[in-house]
Amino acid sequence: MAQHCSKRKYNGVENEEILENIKRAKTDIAEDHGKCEKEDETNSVLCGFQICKVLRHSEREKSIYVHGQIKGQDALVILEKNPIQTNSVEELLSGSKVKLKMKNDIYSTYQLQAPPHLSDIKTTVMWPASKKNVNKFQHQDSFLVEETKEDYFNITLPYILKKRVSNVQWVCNILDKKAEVDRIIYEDPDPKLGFVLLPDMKWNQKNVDDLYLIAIVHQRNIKSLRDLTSAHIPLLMNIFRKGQEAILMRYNLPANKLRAFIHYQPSYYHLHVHFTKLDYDAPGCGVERAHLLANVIQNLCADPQYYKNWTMYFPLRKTDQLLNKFRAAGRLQTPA
Ligand code: M7G
Repeated sequence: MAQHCSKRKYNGVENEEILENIKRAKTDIAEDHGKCEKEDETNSVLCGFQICKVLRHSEREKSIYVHGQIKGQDALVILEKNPIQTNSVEELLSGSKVKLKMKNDIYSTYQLQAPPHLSDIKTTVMWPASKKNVNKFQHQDSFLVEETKEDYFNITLPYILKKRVSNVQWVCNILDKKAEVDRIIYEDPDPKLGFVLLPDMKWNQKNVDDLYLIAIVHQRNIKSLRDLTSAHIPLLMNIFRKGQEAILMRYNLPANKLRAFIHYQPSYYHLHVHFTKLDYDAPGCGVERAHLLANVIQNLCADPQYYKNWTMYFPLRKTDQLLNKFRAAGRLQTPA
């Protein structure tokens, strides 16, 4: 997609300020690390990051999503401050450099400069990033789409088949043990009923309060909820039961503290189940997109063709290619 990067493209003064801060931070890091003289590939990749645009910036979530370029190809970098762990409070208070900012009566505020191991930032890099990757993180209007059985065959399925191969490479890497091997929490290797359970890319694994795992099925021909029939109930039950057991063993969280769900539409068309902690308001767990695994199983028990026949509703963002396909087919009334 090769969008040209230029300083003048920043959207607004606020973004410019943010970008300046990032640049300053990058320079500090580079100095600390000997100007990128690292064997580690990731470090050198990050040092070569040329900022194009801040896509999203959240004070509340303490995160920033930046679109840029690395070696002339589009890249996305997500920086997220890690939540403060209860067991690090003592060390934070005793082991940080402290600067008084304000004092008034019983109130005072300080700037703590935490020891390096307590001030790390979770950094996710997508490179080379597709147009879809970039769009996904840009704030955009969403529209609720109604997809009948016919719409699925005429609009959605051709779209999925076209994009699927390149889109699920990371999934194949996990199943083929070419990536994230040491992160696997549990695996059932059965080719029909089996799956791999591992931490979702979104989770930094520092705290079970925001636990987020994904179970990726070994079968490679199930694209989404739409492909499921009652023949898949044993597979779904297996993921449900063994996923819960593995999470109990590893994280001491019982089944009634978990939310297991499937997205429709997913971003990646290879069946996977999301497991999050129930109390965690995880991104993407809204009713318009998340289908509880327990309900999916029940629906298939009641009607073996439930997901083949029923009309599905889901949100799509303004620049989503699938939304354009629905619009082109006259199945959506939105401002152009
Ligand atoms: P989804 O329902 O297809 O769409 O979920 P969503 O991304 O809009 O939620 C795919 C899930 O896989 C998401 O929760 C992603 O964070 C996660 N994920 C995506 N990638 C590319 C990776 C990856 O490379 N490794 C891991 N462990 N998780 C990933």
